[in-house]
Amino acid sequence: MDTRDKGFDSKLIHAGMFDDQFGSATVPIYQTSTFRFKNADHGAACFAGDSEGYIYTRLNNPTIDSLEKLIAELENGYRGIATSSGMGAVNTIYGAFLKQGDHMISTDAVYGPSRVVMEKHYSKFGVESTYLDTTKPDLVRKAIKPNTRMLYIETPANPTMSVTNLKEMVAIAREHNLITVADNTFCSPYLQKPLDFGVDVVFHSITKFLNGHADIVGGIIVSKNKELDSQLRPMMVNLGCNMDPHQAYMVIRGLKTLSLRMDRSQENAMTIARFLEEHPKVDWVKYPGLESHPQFDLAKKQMNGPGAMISFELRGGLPAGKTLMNEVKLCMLAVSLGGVESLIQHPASMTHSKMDKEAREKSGITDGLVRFSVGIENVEDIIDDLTQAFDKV
Ligand code: LCS
Repeated sequence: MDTRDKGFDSKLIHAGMFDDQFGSATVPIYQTSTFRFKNADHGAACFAGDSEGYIYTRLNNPTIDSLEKLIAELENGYRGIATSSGMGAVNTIYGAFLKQGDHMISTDAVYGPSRVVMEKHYSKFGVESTYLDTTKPDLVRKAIKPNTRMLYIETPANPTMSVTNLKEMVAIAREHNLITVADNTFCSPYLQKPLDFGVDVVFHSITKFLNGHADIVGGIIVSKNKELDSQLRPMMVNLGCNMDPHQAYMVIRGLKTLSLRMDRSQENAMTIARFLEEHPKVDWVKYPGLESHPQFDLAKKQMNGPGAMISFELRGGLPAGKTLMNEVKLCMLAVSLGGVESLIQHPASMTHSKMDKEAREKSGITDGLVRFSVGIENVEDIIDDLTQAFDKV
């Protein structure tokens, strides 16, 4: 069924679906590593790209294809490339577009390992990188060098919640012929579609809002055209960071309720952000839905909603934050985000602990910052839980 002219929610249910021989209502799991050729000529034609047949699951697989088509439609892109994890997507992108002597500019407060892998590993292969506050276009302009090849943006950023202006970044990148990449994990295509702002390549940790149920790890890349896709896919295949068919099925299943889940968690997040902002033990709150957020107006224009991620710092810094995290009961003390369950964690000692301390502090990831991923529980229960934990601080 052609779903291209259908609404977002209809796409979530029907896009990427194909007719199998039994008329299945859901996408079947093709749990096979390899596919039988009809004969030797057919096998050769598949390898030559002259036949649409499947070859081997690291290269392609009907269940994974289905997910890739579905997310490409949600992002208004050419085609998806599913990966074994969000970091698989990050490495596929770095590996496909950067070579020895190239330079990359990135948002400073990105997910810790996205930066650590560049600074600790790609630097060994002669790739240079500059991390800066991409909410300030002048800083980006000044950092561009003759060998700059990529502008990598995470918005909202993990965990500072800073919001970068995608349109502005694309305009700068076009002046200098740079590839633009956006990590859209915190929003999902329900809340933000970077390709619509002219970004070249968008990707996700699928582990988060897209899957939404804290039961698989995965990633997906969507490029705006065939040319970019054809540079990325061989890198994914040769890195061997393909998704597994069962994993793809789980994501397709989780995606069906993306809008419903995001609406509810976002509604809860708004209530909780206001509760935190008014709480006497809270020093500051960063949530794109609060007027106090530095990019509140931009977030309103660029995103279809402020999302379900909140950062805040308690008066009393880290010791106070630790007590809060140790005392919550309904909210889980765990990393990851974007699931139906509320999760609380401490970036400086957990998700961003492998980052250089000075760089971490310069990026706004203070020792007292607590990150909260708001789930879809009853909001009164989340607030009751936080209240009893705050009482012990
Ligand atoms: N990009 C962002 C924005 C992320 O938050 C993560 C994971 C990744 C990429 C990497 O994805 P993964 O390989 O884990 O699927 N973020 C995590 C976090 O904040 N806590 O635990 C994982």
